[in-house]
Amino acid sequence: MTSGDKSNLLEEMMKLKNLSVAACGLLFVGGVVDAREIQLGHTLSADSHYSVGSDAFKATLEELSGGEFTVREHPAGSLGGERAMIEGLQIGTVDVVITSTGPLGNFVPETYVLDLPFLFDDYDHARAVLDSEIGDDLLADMEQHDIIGLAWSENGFRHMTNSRNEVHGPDDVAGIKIRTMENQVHMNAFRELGASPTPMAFPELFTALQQGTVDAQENPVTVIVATKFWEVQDHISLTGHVYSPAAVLGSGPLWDTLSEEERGWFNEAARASAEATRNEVLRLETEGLDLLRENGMTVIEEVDTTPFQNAIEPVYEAFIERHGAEMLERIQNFEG
Ligand code: EAX
Repeated sequence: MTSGDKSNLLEEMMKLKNLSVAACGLLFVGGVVDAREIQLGHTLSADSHYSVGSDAFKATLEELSGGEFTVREHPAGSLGGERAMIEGLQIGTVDVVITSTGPLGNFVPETYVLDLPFLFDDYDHARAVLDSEIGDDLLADMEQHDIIGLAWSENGFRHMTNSRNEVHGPDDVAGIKIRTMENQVHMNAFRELGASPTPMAFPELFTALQQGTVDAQENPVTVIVATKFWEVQDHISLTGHVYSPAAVLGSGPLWDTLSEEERGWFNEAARASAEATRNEVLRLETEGLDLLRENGMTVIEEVDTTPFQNAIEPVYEAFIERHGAEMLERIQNFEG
């Protein structure tokens, strides 16, 4: 092939590429505009509370933008675990992620405060704090790390499940091999309880429980239902040991390409997503327990959390030593 042939070939290829880009364009009155497809990832199944949030994000963004943006959902960890997807946001290979705070503190240390056990009393308390200036400040802290904090959504209060024995108090978790999120605060807490924490990305968890690599895991009812953990776990204790927020996050590199108006659409879509997800969490919090029982799990509803709270006290001290007390005190002094 001569160099002339090569440049002709290149030209032909460019034409083809332009054609296919144009073919993706949407026809509007007044001209042709390329619709931009937003790639949205999360780790849970396509019928989970995160999917409900994804649907609301998609509907809102597509409507507000008049079709300028479309949204494609990638559920069930098909783009990787939460840590990998957050990295994707930073380099622009993923546009929007709905994630727990599990690995987030590794990128934005300010958010570790939210992972402290027994910090929030109930759903109303957690939501009020996250919807206040405190939550806004934490979202704003993310931008310097190329992550855009769009809204605080929800995963739910986390409970322990296992296949070894019923858990009523800290003694029952002594020596148990429990999968934790990739999060130093969570790992410390389970160490203080005498368990043996193994950090792991969520997409690996089901198989790890199935194969007995770990005996236990902890997640909200929402996640346990969405993942059918009853297939690999016998007991659940409603320890509610930590509130697990979810965050709707955008990509820094994507943000740089958006106008103020477009950014507003993303913010509104994320808020709609959070609201839809929070409603679904509350629904599943009660209905989900019946589903767990129907599928053979023992549900230990009455758990005295005081011994757990006493045992994890040093986690707060370690946190303050490492991250300071300012944000923690703001949350503890919050009056909604
Ligand atoms: O965000 O990793 C976890 O246990 C999370 O709760 C799950 O991925 C949903």
